[in-house]
This record gives sequence, C-alpha cells and structure tokens, in this order.
Amino acid sequence: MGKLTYVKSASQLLCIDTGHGPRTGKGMSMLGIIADGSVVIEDGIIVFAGSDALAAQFLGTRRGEVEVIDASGKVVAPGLVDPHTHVVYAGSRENELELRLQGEKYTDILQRGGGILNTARSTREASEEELIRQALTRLDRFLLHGVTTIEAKSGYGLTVRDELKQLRAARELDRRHPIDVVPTFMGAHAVPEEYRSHPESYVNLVIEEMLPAVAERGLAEYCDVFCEQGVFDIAESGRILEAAERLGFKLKIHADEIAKNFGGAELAAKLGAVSAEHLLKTSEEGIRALAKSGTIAVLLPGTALFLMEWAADARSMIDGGVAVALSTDCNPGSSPTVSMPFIMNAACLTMRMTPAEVLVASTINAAHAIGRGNEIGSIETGKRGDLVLFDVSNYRQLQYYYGMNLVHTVIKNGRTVVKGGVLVDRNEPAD
Ligand code: IZC
Ligand code: ZN
Repeated sequence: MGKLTYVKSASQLLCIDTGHGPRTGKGMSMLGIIADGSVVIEDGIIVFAGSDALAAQFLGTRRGEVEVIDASGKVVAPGLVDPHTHVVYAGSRENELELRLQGEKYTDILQRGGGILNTARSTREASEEELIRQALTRLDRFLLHGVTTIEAKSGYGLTVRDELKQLRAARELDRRHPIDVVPTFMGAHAVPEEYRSHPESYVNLVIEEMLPAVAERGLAEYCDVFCEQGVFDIAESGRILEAAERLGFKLKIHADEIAKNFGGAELAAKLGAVSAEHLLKTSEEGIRALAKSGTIAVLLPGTALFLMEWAADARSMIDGGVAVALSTDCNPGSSPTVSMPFIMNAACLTMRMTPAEVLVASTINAAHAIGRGNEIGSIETGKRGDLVLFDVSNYRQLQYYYGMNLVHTVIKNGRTVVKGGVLVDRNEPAD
C-alpha cells in the first residue's frame, strides 16, 4: 500500500465534479461544495473526497504512512489548469508596452518586424537548454499561483528546426517539472521575415514540412493558428487546420482577438475545434456557432487588459450556452503573467463572471479545453491528486480580495510542492 496524503478540515472543499463534458449555462455555477471536507490521495490519485467524518471512517480501513495536511480555515480546490500559454520563449518585450502606451498598435509593431518576430529572433538564438532554463523559472511561478497543469504552444521558432526545438523543450519541461505540460504546435503564429514577400510559401512549409515532422515525432497533441487580419486569414487558417486534423492533431484557433468579426469563431465551429481562444471581437453569430458546435471558449482577460482593449463578452457566451474556460495567455508580448488568480480576478471584474463561474472556468472547463477533463479539473475519486489550498474561508473571497496571491499550499500528484506560499519541491532530476 502506498503513501497516503490526507487533507482535512477544509472550511470548503470545492469538488466541482465532472458530469459529462465541459460545463455550460447554470452548470458553470455548480461547485459541489462540502463544508468541513477531506481528501485522501494514494499513489498520486484521489481515493476519497467527502466529509471529515466519513474520511475518518475511510482511513480506518487503510494502513501505511499518512501525511496529514490541516486545511482548517481554508478553501480546497482542484489544482488550477491554464489551457493557453506560450511559456517556452526567450527574451522580453517591455519596450513594446511603452510603444503601445504612446498609441502604437500591437499589429503595427508586428508588421514592422517586432512583436512575435522579435521573440522569434531571441528564441531562434537560444539553445534548447536555455529555453528550458527560462521556462522552468516561469513554471515555478505558475506553481506558486496554484497552477498544476498547463498547455504550451510553439510558434516562436517559425522554422522546422526551431519549432521542433521549442516542442522538445516543452516535453522536457513536462518531464522535469511537477507541472504537467500539454503541447500544441503553432508554427502558424506569424509569417517570418524571410517569407514576407511570399507568405503562401510559409503556409506550404507549415503544411508540408512542419506538421508532418511534429506528427512523426509525437511532439504535439494540438495544432493552433493565429487567425487574424494581417497574420493568417480564414482560408489559410482553414487549410492548415484541415491538414493538421488529417494528421491526427486536435484543433485550437486564436480567433477574433483584434479585428472585428473576422470569422475565427465561425471557422472554429465549422472545423469542430476543441477550443476557440481570445474571442474579444466575436459576433453574435460567432457565439451561436460556438454554442452549437460545443467548442470551448478560452477567454484571456489579462490580454485584453494588457492590450488596453475591451474584454470578451463572457456573459453573452455563458448565457448563450458556450462552455467558457480561462487562461493567462502567458507570453512576452500581450500577457506577460503566470498568475491565474489575477486572471480570475480580471474575469470577474472585467467580464462580470461570477466567483463560481470563474472557478469552473479555471478547473474542469480548462481541463476539457486541453483534453484532460477525465483526469484533472475536479476533486473526485480516480482523478489526479492535484489540489490547491487557498488562504480564505469561503470561495467568494477569492474574487473579493484581488491582486493578491492567496495560494497557501499546492499538492501535485499527492505531493506537497508549495507550502505556506513557498516552493518546497521542484522535482528536477539530478542529470
Ligand atoms: O508574442 O505577441 N497574440 N500571439 C497572438 C501572441 C499574442 C503572443 C505574442
Ligand atoms: Zn496566445
């Protein structure tokens, strides 16, 4: 019998049980709260979730070493899931923040060879080990903010060699760090400078060389495209994603981030994409299409804030039956943050999502957005022992106190990795 981790006396245990598929409508407000709750984890898997009284009985049937974690006065939630990051990159772009404060547009900076192309230059120059080193620091910070699983996109290599390098780095992060990393290929993130005069050749390179090379090596589960005015149009995005689907990739789209009614949401729905991300400028028809296709809306309110734009219309999406998930969009241009708790605050305050909806969107719906809805995102027997203990006595306080990191303890696969707000175990192999 393995080692048991016993988390007890939570003032609120937020079970957020799975149900069938991602939560929509009123289902986004159901947290499955147990007052005075306990969780028992054995060999990394949850074997009990329920009341303290029943937990004591359950433990009476078990033997072996038990690590007891007292959660009294705290809220215990599933480990947070961040379903949209560009965490593997080198360099930083604080100069662009100042340019944008002076009125320059994000897309104009990209057109001039800055933006994503700036990060592509530093990412191409960096060695694989250097990319891993920089991203490990970011992953430590994710963990300190209660995040136990993330998605990570490529898209700063923009050559076959450098896209593979970024994806190998993501795989290495998954291996070396307690956080689980789900990889997405995003070679169609920008047209690199050397293809500026003939962008169609770059689309061909993505389809004919990059996608097969990534598929052959099993380096990504998803394929994503930056479908945007001046980047990849609807026809190009469609071609790339259809080719990806034929190779077995699941689909995501950066949709309707900047240009109004560009049609990204409609394309995501038409292709049956797992998720459409951003959706700041999506039309009412786009929202209806997402609801109908069951495509998850991954919303990134930190990006809207950082680009000084209006946030996505989360209320119309939730009220219209779209499953909404939340994410940091962690990247060096439009959202340099790892703080899911801050994003959760922003979702509440800039998109009027309720504290309960925010929690569902950051756990079970985020897990479904990366194909992990059956393993993580809720506290139920059989799921991974990924938990976060917040220093608040009820879940509503998580959105009431804002801009603070209230994460006290993080448990990943049954192991305590953050204690008292401090990293205690990073699990980097010695080699
Ligand atoms: O580096 O600017 N929007 N991709 C699409 C980004 C933002 C990341 C970046
Ligand atoms: Zn993104």
